[in-house]
Amino acid sequence: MRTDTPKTILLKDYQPPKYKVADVHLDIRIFAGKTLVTATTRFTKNHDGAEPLVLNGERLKLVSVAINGAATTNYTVDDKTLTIPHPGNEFTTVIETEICPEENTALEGLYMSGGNYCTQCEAEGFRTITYFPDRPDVMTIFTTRVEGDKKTCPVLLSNGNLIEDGDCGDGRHYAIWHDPFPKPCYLFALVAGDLVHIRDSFTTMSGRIVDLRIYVRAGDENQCDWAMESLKRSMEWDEKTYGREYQLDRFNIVAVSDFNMGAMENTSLNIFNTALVLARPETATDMDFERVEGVIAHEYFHNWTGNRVTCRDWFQLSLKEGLTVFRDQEFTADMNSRGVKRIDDVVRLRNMQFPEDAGPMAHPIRPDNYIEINNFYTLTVYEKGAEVIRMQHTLLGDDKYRKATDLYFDRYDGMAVTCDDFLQCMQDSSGVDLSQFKLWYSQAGTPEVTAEGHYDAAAKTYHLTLSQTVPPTPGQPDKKPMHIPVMVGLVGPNGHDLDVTPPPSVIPAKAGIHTNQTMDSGLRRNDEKGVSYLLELKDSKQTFTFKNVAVKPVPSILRGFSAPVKLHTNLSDDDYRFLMVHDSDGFNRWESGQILALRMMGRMIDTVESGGAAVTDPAFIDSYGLMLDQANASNADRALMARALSLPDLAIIAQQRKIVDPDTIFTVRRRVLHDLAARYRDQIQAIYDSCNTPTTYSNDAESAGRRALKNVCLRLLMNGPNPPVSLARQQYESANNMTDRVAALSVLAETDGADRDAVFADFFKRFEQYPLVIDKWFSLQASAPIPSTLDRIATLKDHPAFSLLNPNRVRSLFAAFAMNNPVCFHAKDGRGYDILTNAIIALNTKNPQIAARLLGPLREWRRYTPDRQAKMKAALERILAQENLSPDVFEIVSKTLK
Ligand code: 0A1
Ligand code: ZN
Repeated sequence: MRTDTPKTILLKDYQPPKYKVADVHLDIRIFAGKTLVTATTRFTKNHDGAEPLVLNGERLKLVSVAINGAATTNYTVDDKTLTIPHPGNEFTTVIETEICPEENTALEGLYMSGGNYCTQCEAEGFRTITYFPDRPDVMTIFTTRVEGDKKTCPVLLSNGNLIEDGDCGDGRHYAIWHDPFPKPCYLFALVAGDLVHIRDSFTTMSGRIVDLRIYVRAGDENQCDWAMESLKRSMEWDEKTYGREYQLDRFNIVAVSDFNMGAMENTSLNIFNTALVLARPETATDMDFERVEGVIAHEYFHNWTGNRVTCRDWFQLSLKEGLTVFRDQEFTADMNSRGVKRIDDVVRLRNMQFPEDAGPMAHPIRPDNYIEINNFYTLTVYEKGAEVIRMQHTLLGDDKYRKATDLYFDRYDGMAVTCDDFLQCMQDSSGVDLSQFKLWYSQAGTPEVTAEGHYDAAAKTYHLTLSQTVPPTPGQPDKKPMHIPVMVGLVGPNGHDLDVTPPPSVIPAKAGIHTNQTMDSGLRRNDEKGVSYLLELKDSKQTFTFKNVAVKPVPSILRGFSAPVKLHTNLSDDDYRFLMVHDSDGFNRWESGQILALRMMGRMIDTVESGGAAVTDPAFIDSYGLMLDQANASNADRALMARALSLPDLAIIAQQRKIVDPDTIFTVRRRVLHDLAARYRDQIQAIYDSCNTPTTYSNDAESAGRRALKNVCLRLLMNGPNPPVSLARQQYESANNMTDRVAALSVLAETDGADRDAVFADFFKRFEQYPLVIDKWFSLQASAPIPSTLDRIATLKDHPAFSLLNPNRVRSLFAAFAMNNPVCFHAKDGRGYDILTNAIIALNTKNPQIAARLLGPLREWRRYTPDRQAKMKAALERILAQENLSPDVFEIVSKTLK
């Protein structure tokens, strides 16, 4: 058990830095087993008194300190800081340290991956490289000299432009990189190793030619084309959509196998998890392709939203992350299907962020306290943060939003700023009052909105009453009403949106204005017949009256998911069946089907829990048939239909329950799938066949949509009577792409038998040389909701291909198991909890960030059945009792148990 409590950092304690840095020269000499770092830093005083200079530094061996050219011992060091008593108003320090990247398993600071050296400095990794003011509001100009062995490190990279390189004469060489734009040290990066690269170029809107390179391990260079294309598309999109141009000579991407997160936006030297760079049809699924495209864009977009304009302190993380996620979501929407992208993003938000916002770790998108900042790279800061930007975009509209971002970049280029500063630009530029909207930054919890409509036939008016509550969250018992944009349409009996007189000051958003914007790209992709109204809910209860409503409408509420809230309505199942077919808003068409499924499964779970037998509602089966008809139409949007035909995930169903029994939820969902497959076997097979046209592989959206729909059909059939195992096997064998192969493998994973064993053995052999594919091999087995999975995990964790030191592998086994496989993870005997707990304890000292992330599945322990609750609590207590508990793990466990 930890005897000390790590310190909590508070937003309200923020103080500007006492010293600023004019520039820094780093000299980093890499030798096998030790790396020598000499930092020459010019400081200027930033306060009136005579405060000491306090530099951050951890796990460093201090060699020497000099001030203004003279060696000194007039300093104190502890395990976190180096303090020099008031060195003057302007002075230069030269600090020499020694580090050992070879022993760094935490993967922050300078570490090794696959024999190469690389860095990860966000959030506070730079302090493990040298002593420095490691805080984002100290921005400076970096010049970096990297020196290494010519044989083992032929490639030497850092941020900015290459200004010199040469031979040291003794089998060693060096490169000097200069980054002309001031940046905080969390954006510093260095790579040294034996890598190959592919190369291309991009001509910017003002005619600058940028040299683009992607560096990978030799042998992987034929998997980089998609990433390069994605990069060029991102650069073009940012110019067109936000007017942002790239202003350095080089843009380098390096892919490494060992990486705690997805990727990192270090200025002009992005470092990526290989999982988000490498993609070829034979080894990556359509989803992988889309993720690569999205993350390449995300990191590139950070160049302006994060790097040129950065965060004042880590509480402002959403300033860069929320905005950059919103930007990458819009990019992906423009490159692919806007409707499908919105559905996928909302599913992710609901699956993962809503539980976070309802649990013991709930925090606002701008948290006000933390123990370990690495624990706050959360779905709330990222995904809800993006929703908060999206709402500002909706409230301002395309043009005003663009003008406001122009102002933001003009005002703050080269500075470290706050979320308030961003919001102020939105207000100053547009004149829209966002004072109440600010609460989205400080209040945690998912607001609940209730909508009740009433039609007055005599007066031809429609009254829509919206009310809101924001649930209490840890430390925030009482909440104020929020400013919530609710996009609404009124659908007439003929299925067309009614064009009515909206309440005063509400502007109709015809044909996509205010909804589904693509900013200044000029494209309006909303259905032609759509008319929506943007209602601004600000009070706890408000009634909006529409006039000249000739017929009784069915309201379509929260179109495009215009706010990250939980919506309750008094609409009947019939209303939703109507919207499911007729709503002009694609998102709400999909949503209506999901609501019908959720309502029905909720009733079925109630029945089972009170001892009855669950029966699938025939009305639901009928409406599912309507969707199958749509999916079978020759002009169907197949990607969208694949989503429409999918039942809500187990996690979403669980959120509807007061007390969660994963077995019942799973059984009921299975029952529904079974009944649908039994009733519509032939139609499903027909859709499967029509999507399975044996053409040569193409990765265009239409072909990907076909594959998605086909594989939803395969899964349905496999859940029905007489599962067509041989069809799955055949699909596995004959697939010419990873999407189809893995889809077949994943349904076979849920069977027990010879076919299953054969395909898994084959898959391993076929792809042994591809670590990312072997990750899939682990994760499909861990995700299979069959009893043998628990035993299998015990074997898999001792498999020669498994390693606790590789985060992708850890995620592929333990995170896949605990997050995708609620039935096995929550096995009544507690074995699932033991598996996860042991992994967390083993990782706690090796890689605290990854250990802390694995705690997620235990977070909601209070919501499970009492027997499970007790076991999950015991698991958390066992972790808390460990000695040497990292601050990362300590923070989450202690807050979860509170
Ligand atoms: N800023 C990166 C993600 C990132 C964050 C933290 C890391 O280490 C703690 C690593 C990467 C992004 O948003 O892409
Ligand atoms: Zn980011």
